[in-house]
Amino acid sequence: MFKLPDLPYAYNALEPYIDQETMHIHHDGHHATYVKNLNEILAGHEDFLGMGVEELLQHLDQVPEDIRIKVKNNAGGHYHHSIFWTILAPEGGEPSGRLLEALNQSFGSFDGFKTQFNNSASSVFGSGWTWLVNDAGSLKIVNSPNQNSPISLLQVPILGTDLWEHAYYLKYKNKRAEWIENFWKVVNWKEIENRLGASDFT
Ligand code: MN3
Repeated sequence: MFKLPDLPYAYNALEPYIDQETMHIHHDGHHATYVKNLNEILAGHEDFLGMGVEELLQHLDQVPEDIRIKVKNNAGGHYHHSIFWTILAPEGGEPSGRLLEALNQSFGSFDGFKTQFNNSASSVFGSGWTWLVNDAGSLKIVNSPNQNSPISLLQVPILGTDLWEHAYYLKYKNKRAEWIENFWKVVNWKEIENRLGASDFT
């Protein structure tokens, strides 16, 4: 069975950039529903229920065709939000060490990285995510529509921002660019560095 993880901080911890009400609806509503749906869809499929969500998303081709799209959507939703909560923090800090070096190498500078990421995020039409991924040893910025996951393409998500309206609409309304800009104020750079290391980036 898949389980909803607790937030690693209080619901109001990311104020004023992400408001408490949005965090409640997003975590207790949207994320919880992905987990509930995923468990219901996979009821009786013990082999898939026993996999980690990342492993499941890497083996969607083995999931019976009649439930495959629902599994992809709900497993993706569960996986992405589980990452999203951990890469946010009230005191985000700045990238340093190996992470900063890697961003400089791949994107010219940290500012260059942010600009490219923001441009990519601005180009998402409809619901989706923008990610920094480790793609077989290269850092890349990719967009994924809906809850399609980069991990299904063996691209390991290092950092990502939620561009579904539920992630920002209460506070930012139609001003998605403001949400994208304010997202940076609450990025947990220590955790991004940990994720980069865990992705076997060399
Ligand atoms: Mn979301």
